[in-house]
Amino acid sequence: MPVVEKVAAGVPNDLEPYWMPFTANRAFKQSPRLVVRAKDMRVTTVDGRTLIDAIAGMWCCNAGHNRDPIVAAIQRQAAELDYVTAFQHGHPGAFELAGRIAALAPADLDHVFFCNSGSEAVDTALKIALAWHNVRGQGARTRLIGRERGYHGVGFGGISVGGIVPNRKMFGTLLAGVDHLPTTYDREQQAFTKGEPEWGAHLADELERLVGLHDASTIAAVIVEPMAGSTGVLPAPKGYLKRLREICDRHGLLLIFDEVITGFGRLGPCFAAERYGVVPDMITFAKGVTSGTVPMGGVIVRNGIYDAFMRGPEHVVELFHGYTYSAHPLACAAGLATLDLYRDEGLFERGAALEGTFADAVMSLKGLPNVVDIRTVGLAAGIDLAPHPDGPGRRGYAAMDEGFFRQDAIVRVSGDTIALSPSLIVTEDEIGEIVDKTARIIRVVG
Ligand code: PXG
Repeated sequence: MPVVEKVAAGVPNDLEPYWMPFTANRAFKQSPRLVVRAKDMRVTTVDGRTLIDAIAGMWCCNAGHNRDPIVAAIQRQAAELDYVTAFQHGHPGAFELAGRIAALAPADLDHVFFCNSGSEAVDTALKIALAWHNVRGQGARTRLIGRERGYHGVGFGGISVGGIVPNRKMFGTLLAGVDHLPTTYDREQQAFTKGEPEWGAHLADELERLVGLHDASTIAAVIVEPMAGSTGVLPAPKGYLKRLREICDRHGLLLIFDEVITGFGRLGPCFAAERYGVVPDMITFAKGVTSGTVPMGGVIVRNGIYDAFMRGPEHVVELFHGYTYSAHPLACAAGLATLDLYRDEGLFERGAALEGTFADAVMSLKGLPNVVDIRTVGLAAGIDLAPHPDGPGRRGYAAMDEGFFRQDAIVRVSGDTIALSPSLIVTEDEIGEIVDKTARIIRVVG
């Protein structure tokens, strides 16, 4: 049993049964970071301290925590209809939400397939890509192309196209026939860039090379994050995504934008596709669709893809895929209330208007001890710290602990990179507070 006497009452007296995800379980259970309440930009710890949430939950509470209209909508829905099977049956909220999301998506991305997480969204999109080639008689197109330093969740499809070594190396041979584009990040070329780096569009041409190697007739789809979030906020270089689109068009490859992080205003417009003026064939989303309140994910697909499946006898299922909780009533109610809030409070516009202030504030951390790069885009920032001589990740871990226990701030750390991604309701004062606290953290762990 872990020693928990040192923290206040309210801490569960046995922390062992819960195997925590992506967590250093033993370190956590020695010194738990436990939160019991949240409101707007703040969370309250089990021992009654109030912390600023500098990461919107985990890139998800884009409208802030525990917003009254979303809470009320979930409560109303729970009292009205808890569940109806999603297979061969439905409820009105699912159709309404699909329409609202499609209206926010660019061009003819008009159909929405619902699931419960970003990982499921990615695996769904990859399966739709394979199936789409099949239904139009190009079933030899089975290869999938991802990118180094890409994160696409933790399903077998997602880790196969993903490019994070520890997420892959323990898990066998993964999906066959997957290849990867190079990462677009090169510190020597891009250090301390605000927004999209000037350097790097040419890296999209690596897709031509992969097409040359495998032949277009074997490739189904390319999946990238418009801004790689998990691996430290790596925005696409200027012109890169357009070039990917052109190469995909030339060779008949589907282009999937994984917008699990960038969706719902993180980079300004609802979807990053709009910021970059590029129309992908599918967009995956999750997180911000319900402002983190109820799990939900989904895939938005272009008309031509959906239409290709809508043939054959009408009583036959067109796509053999779906989840018990696809379009769960609680998630749909939360999603509708969240989209109302984004609209009524102009939160995407608000986030976009703060981009410059946020970038300047975070860039002011340049020059602090061990800060080797800072990247900002939209309301997202990555701050790379030089690894501690005792090993990579130590300085990052210390930064997270320092934030939680002493500086009253929740920051995300991945390796030795601090990520900041506040809710779109953040004020200029709160941006100042987040950056001041981050500066203190960096000084302490430097
Ligand atoms: N795609 C992308 C681009 C993501 O960022 C997923 C898929 C998977 O989503 P689910 O809902 O299955 O977790 C994600 C998730 C981090 C961090 O530290 C990022 C995510 C999740 C947790 C932590 O940046 N992104």
